[in-house]
Amino acid sequence: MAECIFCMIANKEIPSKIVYEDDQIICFHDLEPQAPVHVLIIPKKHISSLDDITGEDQELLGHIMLKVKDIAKELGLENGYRLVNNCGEDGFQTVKHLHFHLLGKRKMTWPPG
Ligand code: DGP
Repeated sequence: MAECIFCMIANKEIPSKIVYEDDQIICFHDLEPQAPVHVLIIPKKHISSLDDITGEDQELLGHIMLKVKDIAKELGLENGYRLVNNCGEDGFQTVKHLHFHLLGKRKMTWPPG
């Protein structure tokens, strides 16, 4: 999708620090890390938000969820981690391409801000 920064990252039109990639997804370091480890896991297919997924995306979403623990292990998050999806305006989603934040290497707090 034109003008989408995460599509541009997925297409290697702009650089990112890639952690993992396959034919369906890409994982890269967040530009504004909120924890010592902070990466984003995104589908290569443009989906605007979690609110925009359909039944067609079931396998893709399952694939993302199954990769989380592999990526966490690769990043040394054996003590735990947090997976976050911000959806829509109230969810504070700033980039309109579905993404999951994987954060770790610090003790998280609750509730989130
Ligand atoms: P969210 O608020 O959930 O939409 O988070 C978007 C995240 O994307 C935010 O933590 C900063 C990150 N981000 C925005 N632009 C870029 C970029 O060009 N490169 C990378 N690596 N991260 C970006």
